[in-house]
Amino acid sequence: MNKHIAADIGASSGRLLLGTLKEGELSLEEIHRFSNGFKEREGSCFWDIDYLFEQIIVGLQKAKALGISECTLGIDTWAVDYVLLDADGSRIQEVYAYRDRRTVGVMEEVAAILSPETVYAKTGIQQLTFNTLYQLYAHDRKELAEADQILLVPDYLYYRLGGRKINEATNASTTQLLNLQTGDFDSELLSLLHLRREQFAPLTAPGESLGFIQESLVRQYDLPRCQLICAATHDTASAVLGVPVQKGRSAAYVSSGTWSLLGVELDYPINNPQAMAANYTNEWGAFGTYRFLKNIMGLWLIQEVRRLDGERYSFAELARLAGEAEAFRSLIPCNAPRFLNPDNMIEEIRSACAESGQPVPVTPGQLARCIFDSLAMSYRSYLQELEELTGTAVEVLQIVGGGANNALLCQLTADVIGREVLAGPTESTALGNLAVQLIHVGSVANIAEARAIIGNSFPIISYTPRPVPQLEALLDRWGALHVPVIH
Ligand code: ADP
Ligand code: LRH
Repeated sequence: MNKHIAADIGASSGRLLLGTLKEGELSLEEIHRFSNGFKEREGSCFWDIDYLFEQIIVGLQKAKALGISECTLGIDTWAVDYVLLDADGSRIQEVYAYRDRRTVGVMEEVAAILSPETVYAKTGIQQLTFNTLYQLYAHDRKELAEADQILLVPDYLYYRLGGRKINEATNASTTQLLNLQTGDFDSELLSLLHLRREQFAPLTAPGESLGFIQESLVRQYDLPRCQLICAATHDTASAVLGVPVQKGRSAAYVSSGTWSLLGVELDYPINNPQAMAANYTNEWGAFGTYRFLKNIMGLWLIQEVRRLDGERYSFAELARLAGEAEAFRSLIPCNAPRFLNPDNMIEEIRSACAESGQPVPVTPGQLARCIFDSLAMSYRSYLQELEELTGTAVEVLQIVGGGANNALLCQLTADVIGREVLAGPTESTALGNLAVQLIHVGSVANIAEARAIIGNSFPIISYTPRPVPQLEALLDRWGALHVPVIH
């Protein structure tokens, strides 16, 4: 088996990419790309999970049309969101999107029952209103009790294809229900939700074979014969697997897409009170690692501005317009809860600027500039915090994901953090997904080798820091705005 396909579905778009390893070089071919996004209905936010499944099928049909009759397939998606199944394996409800507002105030309700200190000591997971723990707490109790199985989104997509129910470990850790000590779901947290352990499947590690796509689907849709390999199904886990190693230099990463995930890979979790106070997370990685990182609001901000502006400009055009706009004219505290899912992002950004006595961004270029400047400033603050918490100085920041295409943001980041930024690969998530498949089939020995291959196979652009005029004054302005935690 030497054909490998990664189905990588982010909150804003999905793609099926074919990976080919030839003479030590990995190449990617895009087979299918589609848009994604949640829809709001009667005040609730849902994903169209059937559409996502259909898009995987369409992508596989395209692969077949390209002459691929046999392949392996790995799936990754965004984290935390779940699907309830009844005893017949049918979906009980629609799939809530994590920005749904039913969790507002739930974190505080749970904190009154079980202290956040206890939850953090057990799980090492940062407090985010949309962690599955809080989503499930807000879910209809009766419906939850009746659920035979609770799968996360990629688990469900694997189930639809292959018929096997799993809870993949990297993604399961984002539920905030896994216990770092026992390596399994925590019984106290489950009982808080009135859930039984059997409602979840045994944890599955990335790299395991999940059998083949069901024969009935292969015949019905004329698909290749696909062996399903359990990827690191949390997209951020895959993205970090796809980060090439910086030999001899201490590096941190930003996985830059809908979210910016800034952190480092560690062999151990850091769940001490300092890490808790700074709200850093310890998500489980593949191959015994932890991602010690921070969620930063990310390119969701520009995605929303672009959507509300009627998609008049592409992301590349918005970056160009931002480049023409005045630098550091107005800044927003990106991680403030008001930006998680406002009714109107453009108005929310404008209000935040007006309330803090800054010029109000009017044009798309000014709005984009405000977002990119603010993201770069956030990266600076959180990078400094990361260094303090890990006790390790970071020499270079590697930006991967769609945001690595944004040269303005990469350069701004280098300038503001005063360190080299390396941008790429833009498809690190699909590459990390493929790395697990290549290791499974034995084409690559381990993740270190996979990362070396990725580093040699894809262009990486270096951005050298340039001096920022009046940096001290800028830092003072930022310090007055910066809100460190999403609540
Ligand atoms: P996700 O996986 O969360 O859906 P991606 O990693 O696909 O996100 O990144 C999508 C983001 O990448 C877009 O929102 C956009 O801001 C950015 N992006 C993609 N291509 C470009 C480009 N050519 N120029 C500037 N930004 C880009
Ligand atoms: C990025 C991501 C992130 C999660 C969020 C829900 O796509 O998976 O790691 O925190 O979406």
